[in-house]
Amino acid sequence: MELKVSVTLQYTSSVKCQACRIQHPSFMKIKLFLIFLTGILLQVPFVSPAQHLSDAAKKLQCDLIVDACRHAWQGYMKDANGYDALMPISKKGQNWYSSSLVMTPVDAFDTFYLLKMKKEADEAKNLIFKDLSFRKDMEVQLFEVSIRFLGGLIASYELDGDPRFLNLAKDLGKRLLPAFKSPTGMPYRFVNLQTGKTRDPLSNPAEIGSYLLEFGKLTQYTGDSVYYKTAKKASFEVFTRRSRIGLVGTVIDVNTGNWINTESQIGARIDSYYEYLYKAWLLFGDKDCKAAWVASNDVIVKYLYTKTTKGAFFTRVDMNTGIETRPLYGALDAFYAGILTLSGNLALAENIQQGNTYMWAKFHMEPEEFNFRNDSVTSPGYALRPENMESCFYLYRATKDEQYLRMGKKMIDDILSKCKTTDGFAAVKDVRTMELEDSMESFFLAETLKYAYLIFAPESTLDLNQYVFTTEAHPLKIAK
Ligand code: DMJ
Repeated sequence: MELKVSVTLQYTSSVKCQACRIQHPSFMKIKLFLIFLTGILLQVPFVSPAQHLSDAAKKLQCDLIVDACRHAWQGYMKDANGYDALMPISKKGQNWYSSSLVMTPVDAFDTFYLLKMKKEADEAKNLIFKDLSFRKDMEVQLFEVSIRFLGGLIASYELDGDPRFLNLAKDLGKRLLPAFKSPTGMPYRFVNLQTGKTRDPLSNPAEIGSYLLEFGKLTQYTGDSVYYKTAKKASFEVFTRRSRIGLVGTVIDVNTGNWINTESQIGARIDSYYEYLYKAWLLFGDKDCKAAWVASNDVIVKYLYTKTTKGAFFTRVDMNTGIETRPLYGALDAFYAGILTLSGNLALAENIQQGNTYMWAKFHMEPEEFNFRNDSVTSPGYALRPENMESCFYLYRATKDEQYLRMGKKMIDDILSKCKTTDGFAAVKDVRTMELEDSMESFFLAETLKYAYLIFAPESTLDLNQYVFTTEAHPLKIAK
């Protein structure tokens, strides 16, 4: 039924735009029948009608997203004011650690700034300077605190100019450095902000190699080279431990440098390690990082890239043999189409985005992970993640192809209609039943809504020649 509706709508626009070239009505009928048949045979998800989105429609979409940001923020302010995050169903606040680091305001400030939400930006700023302090005898997860707080605070400083953002970032940076004091220079996963005590040597490429951008900025603003050097050493300790065929695994012991889990993939626990190699080149012109990205991407494409009739996906293989372990793909993997676009691999990116779209349209929301060969869901939640939207944004910027506007619209419309609660937006426990979960991660405001807005907003809202987004979507300014 739904397929029929989509095809009918596609008919309307095909006739409109091709009328001058193809006049013969029976030819059109045959063509439409073939489109319909291909759709059924390949189960291609027709995301939405191929209609032109006018400037007025784009503006309307932006307004809807601003309203959604406001709704999420009002829920946080009402039920979770001063906490790290909102629990949107039980209408309470929750903290990640023993006391709050006011995570949501820090992660969200630059979104409010870019979306010109002055009142919300002021409220977030007041909360941050009233409540945020890193002078705490408290253990934090290095990776999460770096991408959400260092990235958030530095981007806020660069956009807004208030030096207090930068002072907080500098203070945090100093407190995170002890995490890297391991025999290999690869960081432990947890560090105490006051004592520098570390914990958990079993880490992964993402949690080891995602510091180049934020720590590079600390070096720029403190004049102390230790930050960038430390981050770069960590990333390259992973890179030099790649296998004979050039792949990295999922878990590594930072004390011994031995791989503990040799499954290679591009999603959870590896994703931003690759992302930062390329972005360190974009932000700082680091040629070593660019070379490491090129070498890594070549083998990812060689061993993991898998074309199917549904679109392309990245599979999972053993890092030593290149043999497939599990044909799993998921919400986090979806970011790779974006980094491929940025790095000029447009054809591959477009194929991957077809896979991303298939994954979303299949359930009208993507599962955390699914088996792309038999379409079975292996992890059913949707945590309000941004990666699919992020790739859509980069592809629309690069191609101006309206199919990406339609994909973005489909995704954000699904989220806004299905995840909205009275006091915010909730993650989904199972995309097959659409049961909601009591969580609104700060990256919903930091990333998902920001990328959604930027798909439809004028390019001048954020110029990609001047800024590089961190893995948490905090825009950092490219130094001249
Ligand atoms: C975010 O915290 C970052 O994008 C990270 O790199 C991956 N996970 C979440 C979003 O899904």
